[in-house]
Amino acid sequence: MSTKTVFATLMGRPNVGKSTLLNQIIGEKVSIVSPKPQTTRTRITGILTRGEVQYVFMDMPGFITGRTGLGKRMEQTVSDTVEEAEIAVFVAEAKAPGEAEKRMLKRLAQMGTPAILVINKIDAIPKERILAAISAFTAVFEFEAVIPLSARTGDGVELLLRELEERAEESPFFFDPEQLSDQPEAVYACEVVREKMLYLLGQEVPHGVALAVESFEESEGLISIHAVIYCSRESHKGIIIGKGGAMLKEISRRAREELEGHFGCKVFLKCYVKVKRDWENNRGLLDSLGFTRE
Ligand SMILES: Nc1nc2c(ncn2[C@@H]2O[C@H](COP(=O)(O)OP(=O)(O)OP(=O)(O)O)[C@@H](O)[C@H]2O)c(=O)[nH]1
Ligand SMILES: [Mg+2]
Repeated sequence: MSTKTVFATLMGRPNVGKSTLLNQIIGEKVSIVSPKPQTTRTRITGILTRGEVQYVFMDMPGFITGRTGLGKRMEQTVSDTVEEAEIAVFVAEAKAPGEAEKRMLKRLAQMGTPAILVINKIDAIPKERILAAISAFTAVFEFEAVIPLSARTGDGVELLLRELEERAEESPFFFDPEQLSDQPEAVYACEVVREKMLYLLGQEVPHGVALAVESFEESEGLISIHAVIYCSRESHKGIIIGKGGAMLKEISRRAREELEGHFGCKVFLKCYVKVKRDWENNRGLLDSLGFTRE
């Protein structure tokens, strides 16, 4: 059997639904999702192998302008990923393109990178707005194809896969057909904890945390995880822990329940909160947490 592969990079503003789309395509959660912008911080690869075709998707942070060390590294991740993209899946909402989007499209045009436009969230938007957005976007860039879809319901996702399959090239598979993501399990576990924080806490606190795995051990029928939540202020630590430890308990409970479903076994999860002043600018810590160097 001759095999084919296609590499596609999901790009777009924060919060447009890139990670939701990736999860919908893969059929399992590989990238965390939240209603708050700047949820994804690193590049995450999701893999779908169907018959003789392997689709490799790169999810990445939304276009941002970084001010802290962390923000700059996220911006660098976006920049590197855009440079390396073979095919861009440019995800947008049904609005006219903003400045950051226009800038990225300009770069894609300069590099000659082919792009498919995805107008997401069609489950929640009237048709006229979708059509208006399509004409506004196609006026600034020559897209190979335009696909309105709903990452949430899956409506239209098959059309995107069909477009990508047409662009797949004959080659051996790059990943084991069983593999869904490139993220180590321990890193994924931390991401799920961070996701629960994005849901349970206001914007400022979860955006100021980083997670590190202290230990991840598997024994018969049980995964035992010890994770450290770094935050930059004493006041944030108090909020994360909550009255009598109630908030941290709720974060851990939600994360544990989800991880038990994900791993298909019992999970023991213990999270500690540590204050590390100005960690967003601490180069050593950013390196050890796996953020791209500037
Ligand atoms: N109604 C609707 N909401 C959606 C859809 N896709 C994503 N969302 C919501 O949009 C929000 C952002 O989704 P994410 O997938 O985290 O967005 P993102 O583009 O990865 O965001 P960053 O990682 O911050 O760049 C979440 O609340 C999703 O539930 C969709 O098709 N329809
Ligand atoms: Mg994301």
